[in-house]
Amino acid sequence: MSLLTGKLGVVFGVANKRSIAWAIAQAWHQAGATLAFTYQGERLKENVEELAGTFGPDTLLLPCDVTRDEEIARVFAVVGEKFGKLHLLLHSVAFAPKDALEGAFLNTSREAFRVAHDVSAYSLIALARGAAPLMAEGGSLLAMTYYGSQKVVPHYNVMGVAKAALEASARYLAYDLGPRRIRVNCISAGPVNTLAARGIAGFTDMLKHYEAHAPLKRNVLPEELGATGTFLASDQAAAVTGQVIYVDCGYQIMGM
Ligand code: NAD
Ligand code: 0WE
Repeated sequence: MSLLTGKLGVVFGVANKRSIAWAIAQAWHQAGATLAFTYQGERLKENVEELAGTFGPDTLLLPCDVTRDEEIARVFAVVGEKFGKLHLLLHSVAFAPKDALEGAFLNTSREAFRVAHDVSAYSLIALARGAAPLMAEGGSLLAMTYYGSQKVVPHYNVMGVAKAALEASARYLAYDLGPRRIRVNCISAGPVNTLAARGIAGFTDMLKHYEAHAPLKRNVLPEELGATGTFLASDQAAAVTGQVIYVDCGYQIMGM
C-alpha cells in the first residue's frame, strides 16, 4: 500500500510542467492519490488539460480564479458530486502586480496590497471553507510559502507580507479544523525556476546565492517538494499541523 492510496485530492496552481503544484501532484499521484485539478482561466486550460490528462482521460478539471467565490463554490460542488468526499488540497497560488515586485516596498499601492493578499492569502481561507465539509474522514491542506515572509528579501515586497498572512492563516485554520482531524501546513520552498519566478529580475543570481550559502550547497529540486508534500499529506504526518516546513537545502538556518 502506498502512502496516499484511497485518498482524493484537489490541486490549485498548475500553470505548466514547471509549476511546483505539478511536482507535488505527480508525487501525490505516484503515492496512490486520485486528483482533480483547477486552472486559473481559459489561457491556461490547454496546458493543464494536457498535464492532468497524463493521469487518465477522465481526470476532473475545473476552472477556478481564486478571487471568485462562485468559481470556488462550483469546484467543491462538482468535486462533491464526482468524488463524494475529499482528503487532500494543495494551494500553490500567488500573485502580486508586477510593479509591486520591482520598486520600493514603500510605494506599494492600496490596490496592489489588496490583490496580493486576496489571491495569495485570503484564498487559502476560502478554499479551506469549501473543502472542509467534504473532509468528513479528516484531511490535509497544504500551502506553498517563501522565506520572504520572515526576513526581508529585496523586491519580494508585498508578496512577503502576503506570505506572512498566509502562514498565520494556516495556523488559525489548523486551530479551527483540528477537531475535525483536518491538518493545515505550509512548505516554505527555496527558489525554483518556475513561471512565477522567471519574470523576476536577478532570479538567476538568487539561485547562485542559495547554492553558495545553503548548508547543502545546492538548490531544492521540484521532486523534493513533492516528497515533503507527500509526507505532509499522508497519515505519517497525522500529528503535524499549523507548521511551516522549510524545504530549502537549509538556507533558512543561516545567520550569515
Ligand atoms: P507558477 O506560476 O507555476 O504557479 C503559480 C500559480 O498561481 C499559477 O498556476 C497561476 O495560474 C496561479 N494563480 C495566480 N493567480 C491566480 C488566481 N487569481 N486564481 C487562481 N490561480 C491563480 O509558479 P510556482 O513557482 O509554482 O508558484 C506556486 C507557489 O509556490 C506560489 O504560492 C509561490 O509563491 C510558491 N513559491 C514559489 C517559489 C519559487 O521560487 N518558484 C518559492 C517558494 C514558494
Ligand atoms: O512567490 C514567489 C513569486 C510569486 C509571484 C510572481 C510574480 C511574477 C509575475 C507573484 N506575483 C507575480 N506577479 C507577476 O506579475 N516566489 C517565491 C518566487 C520569487 O519571486 C520573487 C523572489 C522569489 C524567490 C520576487 C522578488 C524577489 C525574490
